[in-house]
Amino acid sequence: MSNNNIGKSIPIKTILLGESGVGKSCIILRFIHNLYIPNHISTILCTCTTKKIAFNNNKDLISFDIWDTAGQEKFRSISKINYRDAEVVILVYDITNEVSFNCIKEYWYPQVKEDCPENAIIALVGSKCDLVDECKVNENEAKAYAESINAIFMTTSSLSNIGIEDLFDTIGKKILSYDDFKEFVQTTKNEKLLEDFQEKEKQEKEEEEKNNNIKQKIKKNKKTKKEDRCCK
Ligand SMILES: Nc1nc2c(ncn2[C@@H]2O[C@H](COP(=O)(O)OP(=O)(O)OP(=O)(O)O)[C@@H](O)[C@H]2O)c(=O)[nH]1
Ligand SMILES: [Mg+2]
Repeated sequence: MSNNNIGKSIPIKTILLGESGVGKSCIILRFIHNLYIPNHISTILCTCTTKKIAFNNNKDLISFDIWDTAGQEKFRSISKINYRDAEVVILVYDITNEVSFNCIKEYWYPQVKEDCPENAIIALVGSKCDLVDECKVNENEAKAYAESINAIFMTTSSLSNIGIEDLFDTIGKKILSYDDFKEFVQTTKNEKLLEDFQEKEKQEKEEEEKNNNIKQKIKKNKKTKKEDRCCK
């Protein structure tokens, strides 16, 4: 994975959900700016930041449009508006806080099922994995739960910079691995994404035609040179 800014990118709306204090903003800060600020202020408004990541030897460029949300209960209705058209949902719990994991099962995931596009990619993240001695959520149980909801599973630490690049790398690869990427895009009803995809497809076709024309010209040239030689 590299983050060279090349070519046209595929915009992917990515949203982080989970209880207040689980570390959503810290994950975003680490991913976007490679920073960690321990006394982070609790999020009030949903904000969006973007990072472009290149895949497949720079052939594919994904623009992760990352939405931070407020975990506090009083702001939940505002967050809800934002995850209706998300292509990727990252559900975050804190490994030292059992309640935050139960809330994923009882509140956040059911909400996502109800409101997010059917095909949205889901990731379950156990944050603060540097605090392994204070762990209250059994990792195998969390893994099994992730499997049961067909989600990517990852443990991360924003403090120690563990698992965060890996998380977005895994998500990007899953997006690009879809055989029917077009169908994924259509189901999420993201027209902009579909337009970009069609544009990319058009460019690839044009490129192929150009290459074929060049090949034919070279062939023709070789043939005439051969004929020239024959005449002499
Ligand atoms: N040890 C440890 N602490 C962390 C880590 N990430 C976050 N924290 C701590 O958890 C606090 C809350 O993190 P935030 O990222 O603000 O939590 P949030 O999920 O965005 O919370 P809301 O904005 O209220 O929804 C931080 O101020 C840090 O003190 C981590 O990886 N390791
Ligand atoms: Mg926050």
